[in-house]
Amino acid sequence: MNIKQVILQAFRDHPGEFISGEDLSQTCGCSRTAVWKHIEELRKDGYEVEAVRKSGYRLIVAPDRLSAAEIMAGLHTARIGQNVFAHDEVVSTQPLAHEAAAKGAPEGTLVLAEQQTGGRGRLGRPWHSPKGTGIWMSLIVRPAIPIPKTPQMTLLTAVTIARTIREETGVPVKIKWPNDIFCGDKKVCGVLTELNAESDRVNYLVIGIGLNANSVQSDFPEELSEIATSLRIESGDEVKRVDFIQQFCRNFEEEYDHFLQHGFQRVKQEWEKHSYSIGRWVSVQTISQMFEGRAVGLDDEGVLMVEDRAGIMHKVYSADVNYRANE
Ligand code: BTX
Repeated sequence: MNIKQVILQAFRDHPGEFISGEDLSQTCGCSRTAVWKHIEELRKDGYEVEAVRKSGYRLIVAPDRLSAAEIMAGLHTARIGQNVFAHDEVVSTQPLAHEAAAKGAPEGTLVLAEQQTGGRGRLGRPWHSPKGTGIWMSLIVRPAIPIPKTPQMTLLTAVTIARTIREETGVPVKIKWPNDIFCGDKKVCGVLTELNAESDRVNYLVIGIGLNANSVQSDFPEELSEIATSLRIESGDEVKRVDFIQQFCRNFEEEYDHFLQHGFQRVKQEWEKHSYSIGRWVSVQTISQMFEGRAVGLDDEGVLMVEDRAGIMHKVYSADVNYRANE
């Protein structure tokens, strides 16, 4: 951690309290003048810090800005979120994460932005990512798993986001196969997993997460107004995005470590428990065929099982799934 991060960590550990310049200089291992300079830098970054002679410094307001320092202060993980690239405006965080991964960025690296001008979903679809309203981020992981198992990482991510939403906001959400999180019948979050592999070895995955956190209705363009929602619209409360990201990192690391050691079973159970898809009538369009049936669950590998009218069970690995009125 750099000095700014250590100071932010100290403020987080003592909310609303004064911390003396002497204590801060000892914690940071630098002079009191250096502490003062870093406090000035924090002020330039939008932090309101009160300074009182003999009492020290106290944090009054932190800006709602996604900075590396904020995210890393107080983040108790071993890998996930321990390296953060935070941008103001980018075309998309996905190519930046690919570039960083190709240059050797460690597992757990997060690339995030306040705004994306060309955010993307699956199959080249656009992802609307206006300034300051959401969490637009890409996570680099390097799991030692066979390539056919990599779609399980999308399901693991969806399970982790759904859990974090419940913990941080209490909003009830469901997971729609394979990559969406829904509140009621509206999308609040999408996951885009991109793989870089060589012969039969995974080099890395870039997991893109687009979460509408604090969007209000007027932030959505007309074509999304009926199909998209945000956590703030659903709960009425503003989401503290830094807290959310930190909790996501902790949850992800815990679930991911369990997955690497013990396999997919726990993710499968939690996915099925919070599934939007199971029991629904769906039409499935794969590269080679189109059919309708009822989604009945996941198999042990995370493949969606769909039973058609004739009672034939289909395994859906990769497809566009549309939801029909239940028969
Ligand atoms: P998807 O292909 O499942 O969903 C894309 C579709 O979702 C769009 O065609 C549109 O109908 C709808 N949509 C677009 N924007 C929004 C929005 N903000 N809220 C709700 N619905 C929307 C889902 O793809 C995967 C999205 C991943 C986005 C992240 S953000 C960080 C990273 N960078 C990047 O460019 N993509 C990922």
